[in-house]
Amino acid sequence: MEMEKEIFQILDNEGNFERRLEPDIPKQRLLQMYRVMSTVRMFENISMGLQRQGRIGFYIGAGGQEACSVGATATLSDDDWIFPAYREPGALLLRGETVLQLFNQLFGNMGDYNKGRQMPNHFNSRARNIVTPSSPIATQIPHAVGMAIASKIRKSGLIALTFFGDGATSENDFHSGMNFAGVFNAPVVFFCQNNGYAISLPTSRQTRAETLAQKGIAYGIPAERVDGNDILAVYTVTSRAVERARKGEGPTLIEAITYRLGPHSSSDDPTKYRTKKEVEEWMKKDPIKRMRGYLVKKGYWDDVKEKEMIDEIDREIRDAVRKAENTPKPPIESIFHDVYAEMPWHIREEMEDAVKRYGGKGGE
Ligand SMILES: Cc1ncc(C[n+]2csc(CCOP(=O)(O)OP(=O)(O)O)c2C)c(N)n1
Repeated sequence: MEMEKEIFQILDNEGNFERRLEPDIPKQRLLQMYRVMSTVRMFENISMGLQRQGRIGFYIGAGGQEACSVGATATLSDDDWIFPAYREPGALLLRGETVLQLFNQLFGNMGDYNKGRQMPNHFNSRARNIVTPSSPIATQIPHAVGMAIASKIRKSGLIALTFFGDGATSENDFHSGMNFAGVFNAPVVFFCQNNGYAISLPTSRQTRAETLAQKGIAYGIPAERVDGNDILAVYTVTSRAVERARKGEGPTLIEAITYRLGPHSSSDDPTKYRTKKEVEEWMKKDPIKRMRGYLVKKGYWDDVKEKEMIDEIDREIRDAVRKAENTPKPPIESIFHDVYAEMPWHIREEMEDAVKRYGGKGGE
């Protein structure tokens, strides 16, 4: 199997595009995608501030990588399964999840689908077939493969797509997932966001392979490289993979070349391992700026619409923060729930003791 090293691209840094490559995405859908990307960026700016003020415990950003989650999710049907990592709030928002729900998750309050039991940024939505991420890197990959095989057995017509980073490609779960998917011809899309680093470890120290896409060869899985900051290119390449899966032609590996503009998480200082110049170079390739350039050239967008949208999103975010912060935390006894159908006596005793010590029913 020959492996192209070329990186597929449609938009340049200013949003100019080659007409013959332009995917057919309706105007309203494009505007929705742009709004979600902008929301993710603004959500991040506010959330990092909340963490710095001690109002939430931790935050993991998606800034700079918005075109990957939004562009890839846009190619799926709303029922297809998504197995995300932690940089894909865009996938949830594109499927209609509210900003409030994302903040409920960050605050770990009673409105949170996870009942406050997950780390921040481990967003999920059962109703939207978006599965909660597990913190150990790459564990979502075999989960996605399993679901894809289940879909095939059930003939549901649904496929699975999983997001993960370059660091995840060194994990056993990546290799066993890829192998299994190949052998069982699973309808799954492996979407690797190669943002150049696994926390501080550069991709050059992650693997000796020239590209991550070529890891597909060993498993007999077709792979493509795409400019992950170019939403039209991400959409085009992922559409091809989705079509293959849907037609019964099996898995595809996508390596999207991208960059996180912020720190790995609120606990990271990226100045220790990358230069200001490098960040500035990537800011020129900002996926939101490129998409805005495209929309302006199409005659779909202008400064007035931009200002209106930014004001609306800003209000939505501030309102959601207020509500989420004022929603009580789950009561202490909730940590004892959802484990046993019938709680054993010794666990009940522990629960009663905890309630006595810390106060039950919505206590902090
Ligand atoms: C199995 C495992 N090892 C280590 C960690 C700690 N850790 C959390 S995120 C991360 C880096 C992951 O890098 P990558 O897969 O490239 O994703 P990115 O954060 O760049 O999106 C590491 C090492 C972990 N969560 N799980």
